[in-house]
Amino acid sequence: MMLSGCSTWPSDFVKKYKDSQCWRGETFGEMLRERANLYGKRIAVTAGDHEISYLELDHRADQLASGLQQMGIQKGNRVVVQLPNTIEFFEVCFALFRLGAVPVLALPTHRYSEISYFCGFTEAVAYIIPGSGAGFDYASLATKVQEEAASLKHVFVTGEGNGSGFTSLADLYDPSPMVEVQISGEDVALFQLSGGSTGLPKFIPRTHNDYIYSLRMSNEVCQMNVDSVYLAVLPVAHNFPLSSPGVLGTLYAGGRVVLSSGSSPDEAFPLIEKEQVTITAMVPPIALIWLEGVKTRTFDFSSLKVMQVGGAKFSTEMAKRVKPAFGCTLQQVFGMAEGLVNYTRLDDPDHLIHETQGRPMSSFDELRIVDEEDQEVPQGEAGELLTRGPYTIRGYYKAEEHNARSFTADGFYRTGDIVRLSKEGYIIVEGRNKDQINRGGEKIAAEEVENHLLAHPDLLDVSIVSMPDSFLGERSCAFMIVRENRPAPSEIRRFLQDRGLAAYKIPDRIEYIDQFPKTPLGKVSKKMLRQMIVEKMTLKKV
Ligand code: OOB
Repeated sequence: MMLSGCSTWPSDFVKKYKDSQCWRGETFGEMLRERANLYGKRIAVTAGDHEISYLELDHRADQLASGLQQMGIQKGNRVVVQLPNTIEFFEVCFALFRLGAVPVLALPTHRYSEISYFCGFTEAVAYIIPGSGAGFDYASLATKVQEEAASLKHVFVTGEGNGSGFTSLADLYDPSPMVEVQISGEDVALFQLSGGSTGLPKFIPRTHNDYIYSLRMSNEVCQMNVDSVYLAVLPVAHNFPLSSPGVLGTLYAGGRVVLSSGSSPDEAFPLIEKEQVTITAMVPPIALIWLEGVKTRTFDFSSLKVMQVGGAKFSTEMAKRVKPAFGCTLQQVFGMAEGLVNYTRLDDPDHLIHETQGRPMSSFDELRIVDEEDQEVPQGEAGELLTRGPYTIRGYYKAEEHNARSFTADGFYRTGDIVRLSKEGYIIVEGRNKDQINRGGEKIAAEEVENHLLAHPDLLDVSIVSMPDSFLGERSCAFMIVRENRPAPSEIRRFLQDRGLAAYKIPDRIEYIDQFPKTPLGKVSKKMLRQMIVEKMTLKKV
């Protein structure tokens, strides 16, 4: 039974994906049990001095599931999980998978504005946060959120004796068995969050069937096996490090996950050498830092076979530098939390690895590249990418109106990405037609931030656009029309911070303007605003 509010695939597609063995009815709970039987005492996850074997992870997930069940957490309940790269993240997720409760995977950088919305909209019954030492006071955030979210019955905190007044997750582990819950492959396993382009983030329901299929295909493309050692430098809640093939793909393959709390060369390079890492994944700005960092540091990178770069466009110039610097294969990854993932293949010729963002991982992925009238463009020309397939959602959670715009009548997801196909059929990302800023892989929905700014009494109107940046690819620039007083940029930033907006969404630059340039139809021309800021930046350089 599908969770209410989630669209599912039409029955002919369900049949097709089942008949072709894409969907095998596997669930995450069973997957871990099977891996524990197969790999027993082999280490599943390493985090600093801590490590956990497959067997222990299986037991710990069972014990936590039992404890959470006694707290009333049931199948179908949503639970907002905001944990950094720690072993608890895995115990929590697998416990929830076994209960059929749905983790809503928040990022560690999300703040009050995002978390209160996640809890409220999904009617979450619990919110799980890290204890002290996480570099941010999540307990205070949770207190504020709990005051307002009527559905939220529990806040659980990792770490023993957490001192926050909330229940310690550590106290919940209970060796008495849980009451078995029937979970099917068609059930929703988790909610990913969309990068968004409208006012509020959307929730992406991923089923056991479709997510596990994406792991299997990713593992095949990335040649994952029991000897794979995956280094997680990105926050594991994000779809890329979680599933492409990421930490879950690694566990599916029986390999070992190594968690890093940060992505800097000083943290990551020693780990690669010490843990004999074979594969890791990052966004382009981290790749740039690594390419610089490797010049002045000597580490043994010989174990590293694959460096995945994705989440935002990686330039050809940078792509060419990866192999000479690290002696490993670069893999470009163009994916989305909604589903579709494209990879360059490990044995592809250099020009495809350097110049393209790969091709779909599954032969069941259907792609259409269309013009503004939804007509397919001639081969090689740029257009918007639409896609449908066995691991691409058919709709966001409880978002009927938005779904009507984001999906075609025949179920293709409108990615908002402008792409073209190379003659080999590989995708080259050219840009986007969604109102979003891609800040080094972190996605900002312009409208979401604009709405916050419109609450400022001195602002009459605002419009947020991207501006080019050599390090992050893009940064955000807010154009503002003020009423009488002109608030200083520092005040604007403080205003957004006080509203609890995640720091990466706070505009990098603020420009005051008397009126917005308009399109012939009278809409604000973001294209012209982007040109204006580029011109201003170029003038300054001269
Ligand atoms: C990944 O997922 P999201 O949901 O954070 O963002 C998806 C969007 C895409 O629609 C595209 O606009 C952009 O991020 N993007 C890229 C890209 N990879 C993602 N744009 C250009 N080049 C690339 N290589 O970002 C994501 C999910 C799974 C695997 C990898 C990335």
